[in-house]
Amino acid sequence: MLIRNRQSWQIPESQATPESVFMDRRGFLGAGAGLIAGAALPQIAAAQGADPTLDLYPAKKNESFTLDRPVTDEKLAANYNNFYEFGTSKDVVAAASKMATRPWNVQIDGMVEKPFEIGVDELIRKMPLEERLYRFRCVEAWSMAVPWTGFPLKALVELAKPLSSAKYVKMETFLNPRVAPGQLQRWYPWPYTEGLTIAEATNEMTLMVTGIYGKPIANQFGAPLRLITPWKYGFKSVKSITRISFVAERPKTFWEALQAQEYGFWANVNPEVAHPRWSQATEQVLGTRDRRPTLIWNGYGEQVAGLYKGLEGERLFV
Ligand SMILES: Nc1nc2c(c(=O)[nH]1)N[C@H]1C(S)=C(S)[C@@H](COP(=O)(O)O)O[C@H]1N2
Ligand SMILES: [Mo]
Repeated sequence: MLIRNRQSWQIPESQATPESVFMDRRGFLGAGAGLIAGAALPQIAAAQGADPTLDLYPAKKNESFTLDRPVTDEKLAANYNNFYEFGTSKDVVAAASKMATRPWNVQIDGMVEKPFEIGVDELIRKMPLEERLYRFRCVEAWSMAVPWTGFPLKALVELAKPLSSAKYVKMETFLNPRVAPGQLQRWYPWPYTEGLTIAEATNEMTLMVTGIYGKPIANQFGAPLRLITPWKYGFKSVKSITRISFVAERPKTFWEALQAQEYGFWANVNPEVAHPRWSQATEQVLGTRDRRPTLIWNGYGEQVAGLYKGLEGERLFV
């Protein structure tokens, strides 16, 4: 990760040991594996028209979600993204703009009454959209606070009608290396996969996001549909989802598959449980010189701590 003209709030590489550091090392080792540097890739997205759901924004704000800090400046949040499909740097805007986000279908399958596929616009129009202010904490120890627009994942679970044998919801990003050059790097376990228990998926905090800053979500944030679980580290919030499966077994997630010692299934925020390579006690607030203490459950314990009763033996904070 190369940072030029580093802003004062950006985290020096020596201090942050992000996911990318680990991966760059792996990348170096794997780079000889049949990849042709600079091989021509088809250009994908032609100029896209206006978002077909534009009329739904801004959605009504749900006033029950308030912040303890200012909202992060939109320009900062929109230019500091993790989206490995488009590169391991934080600067993925240009690469992600090549992803066509329409037409976009979402497949709902696994242990449901009847599997189906639905166009994202039809799905969004069926769902109760609202705006929520949430804190967001990346496992790399930076944080932001943003207004997401979306709908409770619970509403989608109800639409999907899972069987009682379903215990987990598995969510996957699209898989198309012609669109996402990062997916040519075959040492990653593509497609990006995440999962939640049914109880987590139906908790009121769990949001399927379709917009941000009062507008349809921009590509680099994971258009047209991404997950947000604000009490968990950011890597849980899988972007550009094309498939949602109801399953009996705990899914193997992207980061867990890469490095289970460092990234687990639960990934709940806890300042007292250090990452093996850095402390999680504080966080660098994006766009400021502020380093704040990190809160357990990222401050959402009242809403979510009850989900983990009886699971104390699990690695809940990795
Ligand atoms: N498909 C996909 N989803 C992803 C990632 C990714 O690389 N690919 N990165 C994750 C990580 S580590 C973080 S911190 C957040 C970043 O979200 P943002 O760029 O919208 O702020 O997306 C998460 N979801
Ligand atoms: Mo992250």
